Amino acid sequence: MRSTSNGKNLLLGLAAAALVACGGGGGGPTGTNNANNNGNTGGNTGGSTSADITVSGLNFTPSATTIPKGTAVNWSWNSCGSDGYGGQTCVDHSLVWDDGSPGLAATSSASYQRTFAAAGTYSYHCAIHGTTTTGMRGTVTVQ
Ligand SMILES: [Cu+2]
Repeated sequence: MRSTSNGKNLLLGLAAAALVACGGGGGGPTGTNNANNNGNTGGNTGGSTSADITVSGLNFTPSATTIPKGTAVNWSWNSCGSDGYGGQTCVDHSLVWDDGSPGLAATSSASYQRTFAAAGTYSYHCAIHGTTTTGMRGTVTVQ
């Protein structure tokens, strides 16, 4: 009776040791992968590096834009619409910087981009429908 009982205990001990060994081996690589995934997720969360403004109607939309330094701002002309008789009518707009920087001559279909490296407030207007203080105009605030 004693010898049989000792034999069972020995087998149970070996089986338990084998289970511990398998569990430890599987857990290592899984833990490493999770750490790498968490690092990638953190790296992708950054600020926007561009902003879009539509030139349509008699407005720059949005008329006021605030961006961090180094951001590229894109203006897209969308100033053609129905003339009410099945045709199309287009309105020309220009982009003139109040500080004299090069802008864009009057057109009804264009895109224009400017990247702002220095902080400040940059004002602009359409020379046809606005002035530096009235009408069709906008500002870009760079922080
Ligand atoms: Cu205009």
